[in-house]
Amino acid sequence: MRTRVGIVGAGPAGLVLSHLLAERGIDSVVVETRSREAIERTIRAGVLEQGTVELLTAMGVGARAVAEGARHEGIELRFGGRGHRIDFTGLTGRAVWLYPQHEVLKDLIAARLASGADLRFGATDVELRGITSDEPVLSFTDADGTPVHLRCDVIAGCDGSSGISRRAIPDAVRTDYFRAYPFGWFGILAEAPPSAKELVYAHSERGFALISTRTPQVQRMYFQCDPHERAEDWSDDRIWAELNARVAGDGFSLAEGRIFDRGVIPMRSYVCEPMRHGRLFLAGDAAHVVPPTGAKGLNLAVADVVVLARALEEHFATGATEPLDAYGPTASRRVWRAQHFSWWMTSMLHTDPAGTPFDLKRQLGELELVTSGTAAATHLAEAYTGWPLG
Ligand code: RFL
Ligand code: PHB
Repeated sequence: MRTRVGIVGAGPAGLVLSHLLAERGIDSVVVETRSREAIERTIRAGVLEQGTVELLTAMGVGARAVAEGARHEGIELRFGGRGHRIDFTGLTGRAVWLYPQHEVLKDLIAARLASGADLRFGATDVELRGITSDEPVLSFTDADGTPVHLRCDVIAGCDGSSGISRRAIPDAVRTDYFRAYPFGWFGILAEAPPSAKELVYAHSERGFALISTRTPQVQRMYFQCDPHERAEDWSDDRIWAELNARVAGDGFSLAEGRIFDRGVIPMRSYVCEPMRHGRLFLAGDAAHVVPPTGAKGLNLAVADVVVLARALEEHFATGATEPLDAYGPTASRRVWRAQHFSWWMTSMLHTDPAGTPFDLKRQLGELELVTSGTAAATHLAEAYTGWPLG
């Protein structure tokens, strides 16, 4: 079998790339280890930058995000027992959309299949071969057990943070920039009405909490915890008490309900450089991971493949290799800005278990700075709603 672009992974990066290439008349095959059902059920991101929604709309797959998602024009930063609004639209003219990642994936998969795309779910034994040759091969065993050797012009490694693509770049040429945080997020989904009109990012001496939403009936909330915490050790009552304690003040309390999903996620920052080796191009979480505090991961994956699709279009049209060389350096500028933003939001809002009273006071000073003038607030609003996609 042959295709121009072999895409490893059917997450946001792989599926958006496959769409953008098809729009440019470039064929691709997407190879994914999980089943379509598993992908469409996995709960992850919730916040889409305005540019991501505009891109999905331009691709013809944004209608449900716009109709069923919710446009949010700001967030609340809570600290010292009070809420302080950051007015995104007032400061930047822009907004974000609350629309779950798995719904984005449903929309992308349905549209790709409707236009006859080749998506291979449930693949096993996925391997990359000859990535520094002119014709790399993506080998796998199809869901029905057939071994496939897919010869490609290039391979896009869009297989997330625990995929195989990144490891295909030899240690001698790869640099891993990594930072682990001494806390994780305890996340829940609850059957409850929203507690607030906008997302609440709360700083407290007990640690960070985030009050997010999914639908008018289902809410998503997180609180900072020990990274080794076991979700099953927590009763519903204890979870609600902890969340409420972290957002308390000026009469604010949470609308509670049945908790039907819970889990602990680690917090880390990671970048792999270079993002390209030979004819292998990394995009999305395969190349970088951010802590979720800035809501950047999915959006950054989309921004990468916008750059990659343009580079591949130019390369295939002219044969020039410069666009391929420029992919990593171009994508990396946004990656490091997003790394900085995600680290900044994380360090401003979480309590460091090894921190001192000085650290706590310094965080309050920083939050005061962000919420009492327009300069720092505008920086936050621009980064959160997303820098232009170029
Ligand atoms: P994905 O989504 O991990 O997709 C990779 C796909 O590759 C498959 N795969 C393989 N396929 C073939 N062969 C192999 N050997 C393979 N190995 C793996 C996997 O099965 C998978 O389907 O990566 P991608 O496309 O780069 O997208 C990244 C985003 O999913 C991620 O950054 C976001 O979910 C991060 N994130 C958030 N991002 C936002 O922009 N806004 C948010 O509000 C937000 N909230 C979050 C988040 C991530 C969270 N978790 C669970 C880590 C909230 C949470 C709780
Ligand atoms: C979510 O709703 O899952 C969510 C929202 C904002 C974040 C991270 C996750 O910063």
